[in-house]
Amino acid sequence: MRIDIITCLPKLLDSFFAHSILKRAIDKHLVEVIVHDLRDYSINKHRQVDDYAFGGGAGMVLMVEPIHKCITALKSERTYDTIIYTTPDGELFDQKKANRLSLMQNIMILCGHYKGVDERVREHLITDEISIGNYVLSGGELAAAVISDAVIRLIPGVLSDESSALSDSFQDDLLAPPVYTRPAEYNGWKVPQILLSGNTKEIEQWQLQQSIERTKMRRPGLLKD
Ligand code: 6GU
Repeated sequence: MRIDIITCLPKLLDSFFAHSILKRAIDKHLVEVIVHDLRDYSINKHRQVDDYAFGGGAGMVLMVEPIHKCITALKSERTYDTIIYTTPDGELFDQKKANRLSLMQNIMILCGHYKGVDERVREHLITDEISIGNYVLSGGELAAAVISDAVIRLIPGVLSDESSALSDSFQDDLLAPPVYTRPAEYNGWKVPQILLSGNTKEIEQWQLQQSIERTKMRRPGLLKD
């Protein structure tokens, strides 16, 4: 998989991909993440990429030309399965969307910014618009990072135990059960006895039961039947 991210704040994203599971996935060549500085496609020597909104209103708007030039340059190299714009008025991101994106070869993400982008970008260049939740961030970079993280960890080989992505919260519309590690008792706080029993079948039943109860209590909206 290859993910191309277009942003005015490339440094913000570079550090995100330089650590932990995402760094390992990149080092193992399971995914390539290329961050592009929109200012490299500016139309003038001031590296300007935004301008005042026609009709007034607070905040600068990203101009259509630098974005068009950047996207056109990227599209001349490969075919994209999706060109995503991160925006609070996009479709809500969820595990199903992450699963779908994890099957793609080439993903492009344009990060939203302050007051938005010239609407012609959305009309003519973008194929999908994604929000990561019902709150407003100061830019789309964090959203691009969230989407990339959720997608990359689903690529086979990225997690050391491949089955662990499948047992995540949300993967089957159930929250994950509680987990414990040594010691079996700390400060008088005990690990549930069943987990120490060695009875795999009963442990799995207990975990499923816990998942269902947790989902009922905390996120009843996830339970369909
Ligand atoms: Cl994708 N962008 C911004 N700026 N705010 C958000 C968001 C995206 N998703 C939720 N809030």
